[in-house]
Amino acid sequence: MTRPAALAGAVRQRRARFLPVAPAFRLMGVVNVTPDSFSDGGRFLDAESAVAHGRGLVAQGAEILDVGGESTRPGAEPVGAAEETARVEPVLAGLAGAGAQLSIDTSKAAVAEVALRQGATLVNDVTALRADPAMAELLARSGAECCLMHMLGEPRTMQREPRYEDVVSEVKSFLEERMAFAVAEGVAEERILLDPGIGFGKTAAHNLELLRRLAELVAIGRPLVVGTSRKTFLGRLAAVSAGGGSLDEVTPLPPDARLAGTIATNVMAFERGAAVFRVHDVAPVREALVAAAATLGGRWSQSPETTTPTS
Ligand code: PMM
Repeated sequence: MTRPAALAGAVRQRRARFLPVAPAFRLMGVVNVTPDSFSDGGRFLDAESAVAHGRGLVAQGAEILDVGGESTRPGAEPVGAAEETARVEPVLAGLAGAGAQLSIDTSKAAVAEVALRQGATLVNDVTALRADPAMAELLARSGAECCLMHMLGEPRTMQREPRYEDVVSEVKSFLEERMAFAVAEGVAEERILLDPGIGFGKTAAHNLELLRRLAELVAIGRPLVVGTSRKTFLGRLAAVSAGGGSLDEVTPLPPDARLAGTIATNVMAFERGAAVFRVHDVAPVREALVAAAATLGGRWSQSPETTTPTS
């Protein structure tokens, strides 16, 4: 169908008023410098390949890079501060100026302190300031942001029959308590992010319940970080969908078979109000979140005139 030229001009003008607003999510790309992380352990152990990997994630759309030198996978053995620092320091140095905020995934103040000197401005502490008494003071003094995550138990033993009365309210109370602790220690509330700790002392059913009721955690009022990427419960779901049996007993499919579940859970977490998405596969998750943000409406502004159908 042809349109009169004057009408086509008016339509073009209206279209020019359709202003896409930056979607309200941030992608945190994972840069593990460890021999034993569950999905990418050993792949980026030398600093050069870790830096190249981090730069690649920025090119895919990561706004934050989370650099870690100690694996927190179930059963992992702890690493000393000197070894952890030696792993992450050259990687952080190589990523300074790469175009993303640098986050250090550590629960040790000595490691965090070196990382902050190398340009990190976010400390991602999976113990929520419980492992090292010096961490809260370092955060207060430096003014760095911090992510406080829920974990039941500790990595070595956390997946041995985790139990909750109500996983969501217990995680919520924990996060509120840790936030109050951090604030009492001098950390500014506006610098705190919270994370339910998907897979940290939780069964597949616990993880799914947390994701389903994520809005209850968003209601605390601080930006929520969510890390479902390639986690075992997604391997279980993938195995079940391939005909493998019950969720708790099935052998999980390997990490490279967990991308669809990673995307689905990140989109659902976004829809429920999460703000930061910690992922290994930045490009496909970003693409999915852009589509989700566009679909959700209200995250894209449109002037009233553009409501006229134009095509
Ligand atoms: N998961 C892992 C490590 N660090 N930090 C936060 N804040 N949230 C997470 O879910 C999280 C984390 C484990 O995954 P990895 O071994 O792939 O890094």
